[in-house]
Amino acid sequence: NAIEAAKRLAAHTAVDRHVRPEDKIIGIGSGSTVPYVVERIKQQGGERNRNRVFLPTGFQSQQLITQAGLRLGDIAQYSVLDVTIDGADEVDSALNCIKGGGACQLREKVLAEAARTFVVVADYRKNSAVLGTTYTSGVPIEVSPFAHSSVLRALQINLGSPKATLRMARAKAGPVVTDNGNFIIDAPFTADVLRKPRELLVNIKLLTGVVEVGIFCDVVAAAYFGNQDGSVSARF
Ligand code: DER
Repeated sequence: NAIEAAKRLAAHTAVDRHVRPEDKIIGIGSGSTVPYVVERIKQQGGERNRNRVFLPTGFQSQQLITQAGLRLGDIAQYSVLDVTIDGADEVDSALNCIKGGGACQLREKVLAEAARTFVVVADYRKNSAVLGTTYTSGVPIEVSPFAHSSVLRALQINLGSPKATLRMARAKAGPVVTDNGNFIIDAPFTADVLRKPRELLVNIKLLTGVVEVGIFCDVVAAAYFGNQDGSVSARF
């Protein structure tokens, strides 16, 4: 369908432009767009991939790498990556992102910051001028389970997110538990607040018990959006 075709287009374009033959240490993000990134890397040819390592951003990403027959690497061994490619829930005109729809934003942000080049791939639904326009579930915030009630209260009362909620699992009883053993709070904010994502990121990060915030600022080098008409929009 149109959305899957747009995801594939963005992913293939990004791999063709940003995964060079000499790139050996590659970060693979999470979500439903990155499988097309792995698909394209495999199409680039087995020979090149034999001496590459692929670092995952969580269990789903790890499965993607191992099921594709690619070699897993650990960031403890490869502290700097050549390139990391990941999806996003929304990207604004200044390349700030909301990420964490898949509850993977902690490891995603670690691999994004550790890469020489961090590239985002997405379908047209994620291409916004201001965050919060299309992704309305709120900013995903990874929190320590022990502190989740305190963080929820601080968000609702002090940070202007009265509708902040603990993310409950669907295929498991109770809250979503991340790959790091933490909970996720989704905190909606007004457009005015989301127009200043860096300020919001800092204010949330300072709350005791917050592990990582699904707002990415000043880290995306390039974003590729597959469009409904089969074209690709790129932002740098
Ligand atoms: O959790 C994340 O940030 C993921 O990258 C994700 O939300 C992007 O998801 P999608 O590629 O399935 O839209």
